Amino acid sequence: MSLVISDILNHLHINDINEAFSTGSNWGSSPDTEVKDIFSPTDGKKIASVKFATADDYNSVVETAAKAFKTWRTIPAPKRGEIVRQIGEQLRANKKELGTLVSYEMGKSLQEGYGEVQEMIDICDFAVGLSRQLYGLTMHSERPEHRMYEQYHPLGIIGVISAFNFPVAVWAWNAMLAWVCGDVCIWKPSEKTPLTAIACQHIAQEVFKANNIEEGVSCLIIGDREVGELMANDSRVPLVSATGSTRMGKAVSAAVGARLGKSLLELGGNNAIIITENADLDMSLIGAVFGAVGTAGQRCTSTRRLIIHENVYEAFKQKLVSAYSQIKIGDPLNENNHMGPLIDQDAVNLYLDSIEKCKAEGGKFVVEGGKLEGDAYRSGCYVKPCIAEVENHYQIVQHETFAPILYLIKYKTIEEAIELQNGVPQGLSSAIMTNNLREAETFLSYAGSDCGIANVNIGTSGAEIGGAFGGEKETGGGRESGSDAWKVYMRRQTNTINYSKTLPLAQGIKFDL
Ligand code: UN1
Repeated sequence: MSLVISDILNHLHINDINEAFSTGSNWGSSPDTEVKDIFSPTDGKKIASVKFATADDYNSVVETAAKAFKTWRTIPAPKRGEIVRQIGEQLRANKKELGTLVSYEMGKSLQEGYGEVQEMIDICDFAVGLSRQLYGLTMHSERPEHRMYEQYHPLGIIGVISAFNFPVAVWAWNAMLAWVCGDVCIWKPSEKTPLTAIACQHIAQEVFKANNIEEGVSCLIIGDREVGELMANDSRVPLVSATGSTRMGKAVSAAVGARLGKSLLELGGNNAIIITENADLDMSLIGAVFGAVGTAGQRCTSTRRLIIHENVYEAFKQKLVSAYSQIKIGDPLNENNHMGPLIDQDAVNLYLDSIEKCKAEGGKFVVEGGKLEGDAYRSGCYVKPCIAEVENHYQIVQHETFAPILYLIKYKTIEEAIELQNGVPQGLSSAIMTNNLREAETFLSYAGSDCGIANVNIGTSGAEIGGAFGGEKETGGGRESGSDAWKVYMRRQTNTINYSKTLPLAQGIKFDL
């Protein structure tokens, strides 16, 4: 086991990772239990051997969670918020270790690893406040001496399926809100990044234990696709929140929909920045490069397309080419590096394949890509960020490739730019760079961006937790994190109370006996 990992596990007082996350005493004891080795994309070293769940393990976790829900929902929301506050404190205290673990296990830069832990801390703070604001409305009844209002009750077990690229923050968006709402969570993290999940589960479990809360409010289940399928088909799980590819989301949505459950989907993006002739080009450059290269292009909010006005196209292209020549790629734990590896060999192959497809369709690379070789890149997961001039309609451009490939597209009018921006199947994040009010407001209007997120003079990635996060079309329509996203974790009940001495019917209907 690598030194980074053993130090961090010691710091978090985790002696046995397979003990640290188990909920239900029989976890991993079946002869069918598979133990899988996990490797870091950073240096290719094995970082852990993790027990994968069987269907029996899954069932025992659901039973433990269902039992815990009965008690958890009786605790007043602000008291639940207090427990979430303590979890936030623990995340603060362990930010350095957790951020390092995220960076080492997933491969994002250390800065971004810390940023991800900060995102968890922020959502804890948000959830604490929310625990006193689970408001419903009151309405005026049409009948005399009647009162009408609505209230929100917890749903039950929330299944959280998260992706490797934000191995912990997206769980926190869901879990912290679900907990203050009175729900319990079963988290199925990506099987590519189980260790950060185990560390977070351990932290949460310790806090629940210290508050004498019975086991099962926070559950973690490490497993492959079958576990996700069990969850999606399980009517004991009223809401499944899933982050990942559009293909995965369609399967989850179909299974959950078939049993009329609820799903919250946060799927692929194909995000563009429109760079107008009225843009501050230096500012645009930072937004574009961070958006395309940050997390090695593996955010669902990563900038994949730049739609650039013809009058500034050449100048901006030159700036980009020169900025890309300065990008340092290597060990993400070394803070001098801007970009770490892709998650695994499969991701590298997809990246290489996409470059080939782009060339075959006529794409012209102005910064060439390729796999990096040599001792510093021995994991085999490091690649060069690249830039290609393309047409928006190319099949490869219409597709989300989770890698640092940036496409350049030229435009003449703002209407054309918006049409190009919207002309993909996905609808997550979008941005315009301009100092012109008309351009900015057109982009934000009903005739503008069709995405869930539309920014002015900010790139497409790096959303704050306070807003609702998610997108339209093939992005799945879900909203997580801030604003009123909490409502999806609760069931709404409308209550009408008659305190008169008669029973008048609504709509003036007469019914006398
Ligand atoms: C994701 O890639 O699934 O807006 C989430 C961002 C981050 C979250 C990304 N706050 O880029």
